[in-house]
Amino acid sequence: MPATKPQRKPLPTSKSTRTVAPTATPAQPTIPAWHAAPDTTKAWKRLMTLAKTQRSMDLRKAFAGDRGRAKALSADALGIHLDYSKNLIDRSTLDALLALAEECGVRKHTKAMFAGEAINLTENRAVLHIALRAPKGSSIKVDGANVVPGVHEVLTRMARFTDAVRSGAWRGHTGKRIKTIINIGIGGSDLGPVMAYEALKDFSERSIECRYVSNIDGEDFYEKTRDANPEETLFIVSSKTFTTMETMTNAQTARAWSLARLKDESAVAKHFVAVSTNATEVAKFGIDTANMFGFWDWVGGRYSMDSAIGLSTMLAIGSEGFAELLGGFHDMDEHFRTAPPRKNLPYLLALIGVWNRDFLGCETVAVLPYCQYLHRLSAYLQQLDMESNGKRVQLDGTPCRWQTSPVIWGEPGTNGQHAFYQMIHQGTSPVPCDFIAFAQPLHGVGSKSTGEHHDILIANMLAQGEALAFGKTAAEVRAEGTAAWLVPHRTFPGNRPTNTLLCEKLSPRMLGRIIALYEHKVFVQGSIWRVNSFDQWGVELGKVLAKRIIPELTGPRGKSAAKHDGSTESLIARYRGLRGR
Ligand code: G6Q
Repeated sequence: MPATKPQRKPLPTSKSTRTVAPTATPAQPTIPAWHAAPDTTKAWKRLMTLAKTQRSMDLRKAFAGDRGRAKALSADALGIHLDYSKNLIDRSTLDALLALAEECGVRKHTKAMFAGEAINLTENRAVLHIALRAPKGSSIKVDGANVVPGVHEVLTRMARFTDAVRSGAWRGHTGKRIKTIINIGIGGSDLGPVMAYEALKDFSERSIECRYVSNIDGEDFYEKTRDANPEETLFIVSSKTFTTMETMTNAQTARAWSLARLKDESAVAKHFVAVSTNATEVAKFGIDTANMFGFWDWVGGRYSMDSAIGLSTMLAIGSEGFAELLGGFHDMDEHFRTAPPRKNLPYLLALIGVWNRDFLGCETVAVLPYCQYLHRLSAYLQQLDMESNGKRVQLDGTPCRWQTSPVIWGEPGTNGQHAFYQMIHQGTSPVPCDFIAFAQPLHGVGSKSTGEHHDILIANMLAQGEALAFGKTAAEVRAEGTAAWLVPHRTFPGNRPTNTLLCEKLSPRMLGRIIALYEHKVFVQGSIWRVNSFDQWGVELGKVLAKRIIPELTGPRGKSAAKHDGSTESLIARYRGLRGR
């Protein structure tokens, strides 16, 4: 792997992106002049003009009139083939979109991120998930200090711990081997690990089962522990802050559940480890900080699955498998950093997304993996995309005059075909889709009579892309002898945009490449939309209000000091009544 050599040259005009020690309230930053608002660029105006005609583009004609279209509007890198030719674009749209990225300063912003500048302006933090997968020996500095050795030190400790658990050298309090690992975490401390565990099941050690408890709803804890043996269960309490209400409540419940059987406080050391940036709180909980795996404030929760937050992933696939996963992330980092935008997969995916969102008015994007192992990918990408770019103000606090994050959703194919694809084909709102599949299956399921399941799966994905793009005209439906009144019902409008990502084979390395591809896609879009993709203030208000309401649900009647609106008051009263309080 080539060593990462980030650009260290300071940004020309930016005070804002200088790395300084975090303060409670960072000084108001000055946004670099190169970070232009998208609608002030020449390219934006050009794209507005193009959209007038291209939103009613006929993909049948586009393909018929340009035999090289599929080749021209596709790109290959790292075993991933991206075909974006079934979008309502032509080569001139692509040129204008590339110009937009340039005028919005995406390249300079990328350099700033890789250089460890504090591009998370509202929290005055560097954004360095790329350092989590930087090879040993490379140098990425925050406040003048190289962070890469620290990353590898934690990885080495994780690997030692993983080897001990997998080999049986690490045993529970009563001497039994660990058979169940339960990760307690939520949001960024859950979605990535769950997704990766499911995605890489075929590479996992099957004698150890990983489970994930995230929800404060006791059903989650109850179901994940009801058949587990505390003597054979290891909890990983994963929380960057170690103060998250759901995680800390579930962790306390887990502690009580373990000790109810093990009956000895010292058992906690054998059955609980922590992943956190907060050693003080970890120690207060009673976990020996020798069994704590750290990370850093320059890793955002939703960008942390390749940090120690991925401990359950490493336990499942082993330290070598995890190194492969990190290698895949790094491969894509290098591709993103060095490939020309026209051939750069994250750029292309991002630009198509901006086109569909801002110029064609599409409000959602469906991520449709034709791979059952990726059945949690959409949920993972939902957070990555919507928590990062679901913002309504620009970096300088002024309102965005354009649309930002679409709604991300999806389920694996072919299941979705029998559920919601109806709306994608014939509904009133166009839904751009990302189809994702692997050419090589991980199994040989199938028989002479059924055919190989994998071929049937892939045929379905290709058929959906074809049907969405080219539809079925009324004339074609009529020609089949359909009754006239039924023709509109059986007509498919077509011209519905899709991307197809056809990858070689699912593996830890390929998963790392795919996830980093989407991380950088989100980055490029956030840069163009001029939002801070790395904060999440929008989740705060609900948390604060919930803390106020808890005593009102549980405390003595009529003692509530808090005043709410009529609706909330009456719902509180009804809940109390139904609970007999
Ligand atoms: C992700 C968010 C959020 C976070 C969770 C859990 O980017 O910050 O989803 O990961 O709220 O936070 P802790 O890891 O601190 O418990």
